[in-house]
Parts: sequence; structure tokens; C-alpha cells
Amino acid sequence: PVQAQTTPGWSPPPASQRCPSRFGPNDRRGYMNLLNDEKRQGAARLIRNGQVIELGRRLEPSMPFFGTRRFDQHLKRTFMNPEPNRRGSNEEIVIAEIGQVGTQLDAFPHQTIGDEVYNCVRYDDIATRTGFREMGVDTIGTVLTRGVLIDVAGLKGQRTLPIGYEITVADLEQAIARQNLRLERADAFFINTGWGHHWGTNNTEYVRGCPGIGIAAAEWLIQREPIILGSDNWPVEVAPNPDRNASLPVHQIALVVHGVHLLENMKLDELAERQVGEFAFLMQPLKIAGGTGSTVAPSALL
Ligand code: UVW
Repeated sequence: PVQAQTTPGWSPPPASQRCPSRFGPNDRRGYMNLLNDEKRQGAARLIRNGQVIELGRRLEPSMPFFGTRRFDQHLKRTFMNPEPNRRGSNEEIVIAEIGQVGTQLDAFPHQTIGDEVYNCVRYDDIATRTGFREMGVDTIGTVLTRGVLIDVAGLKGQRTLPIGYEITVADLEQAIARQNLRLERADAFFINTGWGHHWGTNNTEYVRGCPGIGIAAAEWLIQREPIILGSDNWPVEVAPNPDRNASLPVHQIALVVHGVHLLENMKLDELAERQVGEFAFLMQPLKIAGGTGSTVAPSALL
């Protein structure tokens, strides 16, 4: 049975309660402030046999898209040198919302509460014709940290949790206990819902909705101080929200209220199948100037 945890009628905390952020009024990095050299060294020490598990999806025009997003890719033959060497050259033109397709990391200004982004910075004060003057995805930088996989689908013994299932705090606690995991400060937390099985096999179903965390689970996770929350579904959070009036509230909680990045459309099946709960996590967001997000190809290093 679906145990809804979202309080009906939820609305985001007022500015007086969320600003300044815990990192001060001028902060623009949120929980990324917790990622330091020591944490990166600790993550590197988790690399034992050098294996790589890719956590990113292949970008292609036929992949699932939220709403009107697209990734149109056209092969372009650009050049053919005549004799003697007859060198040919090929490229492609891609027309895409490149920050918001495929496996993708959300920067803070991707979402607002009214006209405010993270730390009560006003949208109008940082938005330009091309992007944001502050907090763009180009400012995040390389992420090397400890990753943990919280396997809720595995806990339930299900290939995938059902659409619209709101993962509860109890689910998280039980999954963590079953896997004998520890959640540590500045980790990247990833939730396996199993929904990723629909990617590429039933794209219509994939974007129709999904299981995921709701407000209570998101707050519980953020209390454990992650720098990223990620999942194998398109919004990280449950969709539709059990509170039908609430539109993607976890987006606001993570990106706007607290300053925690979201990582969507992850490929988590191999980690889950191999029962890998802890690993070194490596990701380099694209340097899209002022971008709202970036498609990424993250990896788990074992
Ligand atoms: C959704 O897909 C709605 O989430 P995001 O906008 O963060 O990509």
C-alpha cells in the first residue's frame, strides 16, 4: 500500500525561514560547501580494483523526454580533402535543451519559489538573455565524493516500485539497515527505485510518472547533509505527488530551500545488481555558462 507522507496543502517555507541559508547570506554553493579535499581523498580511497560502472544514459533522439524537451542530432559531413590523402571529416549538429536531457544535474537556478532562487536571490537580479550570472552549472565543478546507493526496490524485492509510490522515511531506514550502509556528510545519495527499467523499453511509461521520494524523505535525507540527491527516474521525486496540488515540491526543497543538487535519469541497475552500496563517485558537469543544468556521464569507481 502507498503510504503517503506528503502533508496535503504543503507550501514552501517563507523567505524569513529559508534565508540566509546555513552557509550565510552571500553563499551560492549550498551543500557543495561541504565537499573538501579530505572528502575527495576519502572517496579516492574507496577505489580498490579500478573498475568503472557508468551511471549515465546514452544521449539519443529516441530517449525519453520530460514535456517538450528534445535532443535532435544530425550527422554532418564537413570536409573532404582532395588527393593525395583524401581525408574526410564528420561532425554532428545537436539541437537540444542540453542542460535538461538525459542523465542530468540541476543547478540551483533551475527552480524558483515565486521569483526567488536559492538563498533568496531574485531571479531578475541574476537572469540574462543567455543564462544566469550566478549559480550556473558552470560554477559547480568536478565532483569526486563518496556515493551511496539506497536500494529501495531491492528492499521491496521488486524490479521496480509502482508509479506514484512515495518512498517513506521508514523505507529509507530499512533499506539502509538491510545494506548495512552509513550515510556520511558530503556524500552523494542515490535512490534506486527500479523505474529506470522503463528507460528505452517503455519511454511513454517512463515519463508518465514515477516512484520516488516525497517531502518527508527529502527532508530526512537532507538532514544527513548530502551534496547531491539522485535517482533512476526523471525528477528524483515521486510523480505525480500524492498531494495533487503540489508540483514537484522536492525540486524546491532541494534546489531552492537548501541548496542540494538533483541528479536525474541515472542508470543504477548495475550497481543494484552487483549490490554495490558504497563507491567513489565522479562527475564533471559541462561548463555551460550560467546554465540551469548539464547533461552528465557520471561514474562509480570501485
Ligand atoms: C523534471 O524532469 C521535471 O525535472 P527537471 O526539470 O529537474 O529535469
